[in-house]
Amino acid sequence: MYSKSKELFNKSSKLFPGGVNSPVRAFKSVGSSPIFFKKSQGAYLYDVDGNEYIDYVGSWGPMICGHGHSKVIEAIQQVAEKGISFGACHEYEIHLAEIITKLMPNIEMLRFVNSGTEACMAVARLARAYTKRPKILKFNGCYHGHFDSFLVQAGSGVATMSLPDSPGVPSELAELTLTANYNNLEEVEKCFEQNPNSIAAIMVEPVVGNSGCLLPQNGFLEGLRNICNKYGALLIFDEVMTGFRVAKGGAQERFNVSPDLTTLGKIVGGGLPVGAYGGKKEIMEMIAPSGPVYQAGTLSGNPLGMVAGATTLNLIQEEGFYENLELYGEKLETGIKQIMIDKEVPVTINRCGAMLSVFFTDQKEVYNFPTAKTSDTNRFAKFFNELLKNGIYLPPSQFEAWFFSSIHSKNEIEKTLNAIEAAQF
Ligand code: KE4
Repeated sequence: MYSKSKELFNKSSKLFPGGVNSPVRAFKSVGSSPIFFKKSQGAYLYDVDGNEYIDYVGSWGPMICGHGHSKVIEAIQQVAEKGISFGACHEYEIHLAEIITKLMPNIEMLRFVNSGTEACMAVARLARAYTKRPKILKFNGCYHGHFDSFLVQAGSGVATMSLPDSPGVPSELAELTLTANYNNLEEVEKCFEQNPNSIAAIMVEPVVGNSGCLLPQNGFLEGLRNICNKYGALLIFDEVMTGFRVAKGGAQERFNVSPDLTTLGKIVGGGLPVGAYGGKKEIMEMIAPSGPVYQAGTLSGNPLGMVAGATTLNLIQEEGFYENLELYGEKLETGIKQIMIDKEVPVTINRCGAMLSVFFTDQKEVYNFPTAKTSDTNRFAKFFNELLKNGIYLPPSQFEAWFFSSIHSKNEIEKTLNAIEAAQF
C-alpha cells in the first residue's frame, strides 16, 4: 500500500534531517512512515503508490480554495511567462496589498516576506523598536514560526514531539519571552504587573491552531486589547493560520477586535511562499527604508506568489464562500460528534469556521494548552492511521488543526464520516 513512499523515505532520510523539510511532516508522533504525494486536485491528494485521499491538511492551510484551482494556475502561468522574479518593484505586489488592506482595514500598511516565520520575526523586532521595550508575551502552545524568541513553550511540531524549548536559543534571549495560558487574562495582567514598562507586545494566535484548535472564550481577545491599552504594549494578532480562513477579514473581523499589528501567511500566498506583516501606518513606517528598523528579503513580493495570493483572495470574496465552509464544517463536526457518542469514545471537538480539532480526551472543555495536553495521543495515532488506510489524510498530530476547503462538499463529508464510522481506534 505504501511501498513507493517507504522507498522514497529511505532516500530522503539520507538527505534531510528526519527525512523531511519540516518536522511535522515526519509522522513521528503517529508512528508511521510519511506518505509521498505526487498530485493534488480539489479536495484530494494522490500518493506515489496510487492511493487517493481526502485532504484535511491543505498544505497546512493555504489551499482554502482546493488544490490546483484553475484560476490560480492560469494566473501563475501568465505571470511566469512575463517574469519569475524581478527583485524590484512591480504592480503585482500592489494588487495583492490593495486586496489585503481592503479585507483587513486594521492593516494600513504592510510588508511582504516569504513565510509566516519571517513575518513573526519582523513584528517582534518592530514592536521592540516602537515601544523601546525588550519583552514579548506569548501563550503556551501557540506557535509563531521557528524564530528564537517564539520557541518558548511553543505549539505545533515543538509540542508534537514534546521537544523541550529548543536548544540553541540562548537563555538570555528566552528570558525576554514571557508566557501565559491562553484564555487566562489574570495571568496576562500579572505578567504586566511583574514586568512594569518592559513588555513590548502580546503575540497571540486569536484562534489557536497549534495546540490543536482552541477558541477564544468570551471577552478574552477584548481583554488583551484593553490590557495592551492600559500598559502601552502592542497587540499583535498572528493570523498566519486564521487570516482569510475563519472569516474573509480573519479573526480580527470575526471577533471584532483590532490589533496594532497582524502577521499573515499560508492563504495569502495561495500555496506559494508568501508571508506579510502590517498594521498601523505610524508603526509600520519605522521599517527601513522609511525608518530605522531593518528587514529585507531577496524574494519578498515575488510576482508568482503575489498573483497566486491575489487570485485566491479574489476567490474567497465570491458570494456564499464562507457560508458554504460553515455549512460543511457544521455537518462534519456534528457527524463526528455523533459517531464518537455511538462508539463511546470520549472526544472534545473545537471548530472555528473551516478549522477544527478532535481532542481524544474526556476533558469536557479544551480551552488552553494544558487541557489540550490531556489528550490521548496514542489513541489519536490509531485514529490517524486507520483513517489514512481508508483514504482520509489528517494532520499527523493531535496538536494541529484540520483544514478543509470550499471544495470539500457533501460527497467528501459523507466519505469522511463513513471512514470514521468504519475505523477501529
Ligand atoms: P511558516 O514559517 O511555516 O510559513 O509560518 C509559521 C507560522 C506562524 N504562525 C502560525 C500561527 C502558524 O501556524 C505557522 C506555521 N504553522 C505550521 C502548522 N501548524 C506550519 C507547518 C509546518 O511547520 O510544517
